[in-house]
Amino acid sequence: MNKIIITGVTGQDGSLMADFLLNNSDSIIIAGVRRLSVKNHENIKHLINNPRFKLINLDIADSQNIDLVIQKEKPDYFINFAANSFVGVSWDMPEQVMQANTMAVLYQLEAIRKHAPNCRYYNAGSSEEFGDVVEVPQKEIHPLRPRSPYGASKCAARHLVKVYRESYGLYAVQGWLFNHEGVRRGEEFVTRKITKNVARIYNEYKNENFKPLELGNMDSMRDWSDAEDFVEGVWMMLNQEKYNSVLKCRLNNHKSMVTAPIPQEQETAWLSKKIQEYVLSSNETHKIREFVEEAFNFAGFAKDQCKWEGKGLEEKYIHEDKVLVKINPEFYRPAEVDILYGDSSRARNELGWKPKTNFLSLVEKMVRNDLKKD
Ligand code: GDR
Repeated sequence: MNKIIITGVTGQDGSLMADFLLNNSDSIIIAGVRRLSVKNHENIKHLINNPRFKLINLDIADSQNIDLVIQKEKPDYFINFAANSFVGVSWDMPEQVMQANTMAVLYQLEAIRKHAPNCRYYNAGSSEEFGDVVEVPQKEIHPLRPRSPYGASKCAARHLVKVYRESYGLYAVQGWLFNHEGVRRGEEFVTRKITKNVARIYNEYKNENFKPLELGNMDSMRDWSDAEDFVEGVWMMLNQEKYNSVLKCRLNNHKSMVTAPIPQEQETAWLSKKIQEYVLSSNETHKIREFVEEAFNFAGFAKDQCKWEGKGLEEKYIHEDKVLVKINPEFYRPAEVDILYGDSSRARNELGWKPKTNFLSLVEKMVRNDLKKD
């Protein structure tokens, strides 16, 4: 029975990871949450009474706290989904972003090195690391060219993960996850902002004074997937010798060449030299405006009865002379990643990872969920 620490468990990815592991393994989940006077446990409230789900106070910004928790629990896996994950705000608080997304990773790696060197470690990496892209689509060999403090913080964390893997033989990986969404997505991210507002506008449409949805750059392109598909991919990255038959075979050959059983430290060190970091993506890209059109379409504002009018900051999305969407320059970023378009063929071929939900089903699922709630 594995002991797995998940940080960021109140967020979309952390809570989905906990669901996935509780449903597909007999692991004990130690869910690290930041102590807050007002709890934000909406995404994990269904897990609170599960005997294999244990909440602990954990502050990723506190190196002493991380050290104590890893020393005490000696986990088999440590999955770090805690981060400041909102790119847009990272220009306003770059120092906090570096603390949460980079220094925290260093604290975790140090504590694992000292107290639990066989613990397998995952840090949430991002397609934002590719930034100002030089190749389309982007795969693992694409250079790191971040465009935001957020992107820079994830690149720095990636280098730390690599250094600890290569220097100390830790099984430590950071995947490149392209945008991943769903019904637990935070409301400041563009997809959920759109679907929440589509549901609001659907309900307020008869009212002459309803407020349009306000967005920033409508022409940037993103590769969106369902976050539920990604947590499975992360688990595959953490268990590559089980999912990658070539690696499994090589490990078995390696073991058969020695007479005595290999100590776990040696097996981890052997694996650390062979494991890969993978891109997870849908392998499609869409403009923000396409997400807008499809989301309104699923709520009954048919695409062929809506139109875009005007240019630049004056552009509007209109249905029956009513403005559904307008531009607010406040939501533009100081620097933009214009196109993210992943190529996850390596994860598909080597690990057998395959997403189940496509772009349109994802938009539909999110819109239907928000229509039900609103
Ligand atoms: P992103 O996601 O920055 O790609 O990072 P986000 O949904 O915030 O933005 C996507 C694109 O939409 C444009 N945009 C707007 N974005 C927001 N949030 N609000 C708006 O009103 C708006 N209007 C237009 C943005 O400019 C951008 O081009 C996400 C996060 O989950 C990261 O943590 C993760 O690493 C990456 O995806 C992969």
